[in-house]
Amino acid sequence: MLSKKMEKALNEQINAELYSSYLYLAMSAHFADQNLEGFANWMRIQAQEELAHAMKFFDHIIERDGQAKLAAIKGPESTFKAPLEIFQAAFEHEKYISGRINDLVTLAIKENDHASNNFLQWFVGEQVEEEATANGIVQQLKLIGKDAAATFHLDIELAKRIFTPPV
Ligand code: OFO
Repeated sequence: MLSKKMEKALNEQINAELYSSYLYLAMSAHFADQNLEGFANWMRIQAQEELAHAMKFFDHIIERDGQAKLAAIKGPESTFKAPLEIFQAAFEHEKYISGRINDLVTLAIKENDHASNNFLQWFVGEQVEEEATANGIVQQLKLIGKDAAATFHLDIELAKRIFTPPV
């Protein structure tokens, strides 16, 4: 059984994950509009991953006899700049999400909720990967600078990303 505090915080995280999905989908739409299909694909897959993260929280709440409550999702930013700025924004967003996950772990410990703490550890590991991946692309884009051929090459690389549902 979840405490009311834990249930509320987990429900807020469903919303944060759905917002992440919305944000990356908006970034995908921007890249598609710029004819950067590989970048668009990468962001689209990222949006799918975020939706899967939201569902993990949804399922955990229900499994623990809590009530999953869905709130309005804030509209994502829709004015985007160059790929470097966009991936920097994605990296910053992931750091923010990592902070939220850390706060949830702290709350689970305070509430003596070992099951939620155990559940959240998957996200602790996932956030290390999320930050590293976004930052990796930021670093590549910094090296590329304004080199159109190198940008095109990275676009081809990012087109290869496929969705693997999290376990
Ligand atoms: Fe759900 O990890 Fe990104 O935001």
